[in-house]
Amino acid sequence: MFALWSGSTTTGHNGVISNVSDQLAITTGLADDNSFSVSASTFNPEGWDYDNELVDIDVLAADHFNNMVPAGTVIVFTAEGGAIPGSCTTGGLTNPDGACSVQWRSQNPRPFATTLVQCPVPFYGDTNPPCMGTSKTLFDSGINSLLPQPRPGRATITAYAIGEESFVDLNGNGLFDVVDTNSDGVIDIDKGETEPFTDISEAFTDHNEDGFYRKISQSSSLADLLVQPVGSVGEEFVDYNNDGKFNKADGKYTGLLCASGPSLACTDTGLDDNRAQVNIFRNIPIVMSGSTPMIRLVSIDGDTMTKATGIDLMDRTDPLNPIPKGAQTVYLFVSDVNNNTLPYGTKISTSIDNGKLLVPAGGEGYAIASNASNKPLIYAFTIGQEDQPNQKLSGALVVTVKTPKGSPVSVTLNIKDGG
Ligand SMILES: [Ca+2]
Ligand SMILES: [Ca+2]
Ligand SMILES: [Ca+2]
Ligand SMILES: [Ca+2]
Repeated sequence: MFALWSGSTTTGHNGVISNVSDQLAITTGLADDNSFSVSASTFNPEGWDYDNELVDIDVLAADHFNNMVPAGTVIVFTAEGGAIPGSCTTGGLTNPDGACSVQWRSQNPRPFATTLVQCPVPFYGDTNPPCMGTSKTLFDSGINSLLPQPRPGRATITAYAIGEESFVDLNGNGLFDVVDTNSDGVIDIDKGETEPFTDISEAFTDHNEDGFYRKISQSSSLADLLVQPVGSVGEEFVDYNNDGKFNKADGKYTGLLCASGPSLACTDTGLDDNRAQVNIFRNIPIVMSGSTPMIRLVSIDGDTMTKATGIDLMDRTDPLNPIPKGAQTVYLFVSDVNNNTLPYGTKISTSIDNGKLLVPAGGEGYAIASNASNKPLIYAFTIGQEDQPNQKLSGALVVTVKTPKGSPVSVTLNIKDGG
């Protein structure tokens, strides 16, 4: 099915149109841009060190009227890392209406596996993840917490399908029209006197997740940015019109629902009434998470972050008369070897033999959920005095991090209190 579409030429996409059943070809049934949904069952499988970790990639498509597309709509996939089936087809025996799914699996290639991972700023001399620096503000902004590009371990998946751009049908005729917005009797298409529409570029795989195809703007009205970040060099586009070039958005409505009057406002592919199609697409990142936890226990005082060495629940200014200080909090910064999130299902557990763990509540731990974070995650641990003194002045909080398949890694914090 896709081979047929690939063979279509600039003189027309008749192969495509005949694929959509005749009664649907002009009015409905073709996937439109704003209906196209792509999701993953898990964004952070344990795929950096292990092959065959599986992720379901689900695609949902609907047409301009938000009616599910008919059976037979082909969705095409590419993956920057791991492997994925080339396509799936909506409906039929195995897929529901307007939907289909494929299974991505971890294997080589693993994106940028040979790139040296070094934090942008050290944490007291340490340039290994978790990347954080010493300023909480600069951590939050990403300046101190994001690796320079290219960032290893992040596999962009691209899903695309032949479809059309979305528009707002202001006059309810089911077609894209021009509109005399300012009622001066002249319709000036160059000044946007059309029904509003989304204008999209050719599909591309956004390896570095910056929204650009190699820093070429998608909008026809924006100048291209010429500086190419290292992490964007491997990006590929899908040459829908076979002109050998990446085509930006063309400033025109590209779709089968072009009304017969406003053909100048619609992309011309040589078909009657400028009825055109385009690849609609989405990029999503799958983190191929590593199995070795990179962790650091940290104290945060205002904006300054320091290595947590211990907690004393007493103010010992007067050594003969220590005064309780109240509960205190330390923070665990957590990443994998590539400064990405650890895998889905990673457990962060605790044990404590002096003082009382107030957060996480009930002394329970944390679990890492599905996420695609490209910087360390932070977990809080708040320790207070026991309800009944345990006749112990010093002890330890031990925090242990373990991925589903990996070995546990622990960090210990000394806890002093009043008894
Ligand atoms: Ca209309
Ligand atoms: Ca990019
Ligand atoms: Ca092209
Ligand atoms: Ca367009």
